[in-house]
Amino acid sequence: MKKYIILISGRGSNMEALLNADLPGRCVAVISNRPDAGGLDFARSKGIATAVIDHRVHADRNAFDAALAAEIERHAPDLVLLAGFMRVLGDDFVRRFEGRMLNIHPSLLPAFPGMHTHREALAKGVKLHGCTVHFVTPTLDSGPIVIQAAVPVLGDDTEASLSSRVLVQEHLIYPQAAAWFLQGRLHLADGRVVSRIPQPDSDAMIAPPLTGLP
Ligand code: NHR
Ligand code: GAR
Repeated sequence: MKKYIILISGRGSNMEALLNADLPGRCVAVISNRPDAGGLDFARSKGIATAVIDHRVHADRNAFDAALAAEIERHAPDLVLLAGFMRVLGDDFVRRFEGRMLNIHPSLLPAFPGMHTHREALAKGVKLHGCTVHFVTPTLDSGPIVIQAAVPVLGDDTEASLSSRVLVQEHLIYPQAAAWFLQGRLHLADGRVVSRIPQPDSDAMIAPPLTGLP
């Protein structure tokens, strides 16, 4: 059975969705860069090995990356899943795991890379927002896209209401993407994801329209 690792920084709701999804693989560790990440307790309650690699005790980004890579490689995972992981990873780290590392990002990439995506979506007045699972490459939030889900932006949305609507979709598409990877159905060709997925139309999911659009 394939082995995967989840990297978190906080609450860990995406990690929970992954662990609850009965993926065709075994989670061998959950690693956080913050000792107080809420998600660590849930992982422990499931009997999963946890580790903290605290970025604050390392001299610089390269030292942190090296310690994190060493902890990951101890478990020899087939797949590394960033789930609300909040530290930008350096080129050397990414190259070590390239092609077997996925991230869930809370926007419809390539719109709104980086932090504060919901705030920026509201500021721009976009009418559709959403989330993206992509392969991690050295350039932030720019790797090949596996799956996206869209939600409407409503006239009275706040960052909180919009992020919780997006989060529902994150919890659906991330386990789906991880399952496809673990089943060997995702392949990279010319910087794009070629999927062998028995699905006729596309790999996009559209949330059902909500009433009350402005
Ligand atoms: N690293 C690389 N090389 N490529 C990607 O695509 C990455 C990555 C590391 C994390 C997740 C990402 C997201 O989904 C991710 C993708 C953190 C930041 C950030 O600016 C930006 C994007 C993402 C994660 N972090 C600050 C930093 O200085 C710290 C913020 C904090 O600690 O709260 O690293 O959006
Ligand atoms: C999620 O919305 C995730 O997409 C986002 O942070 C949240 C983490 O929630 N990730 C980023 O913003 C990465 N910069 P979770 O800890 O409950 O999964």
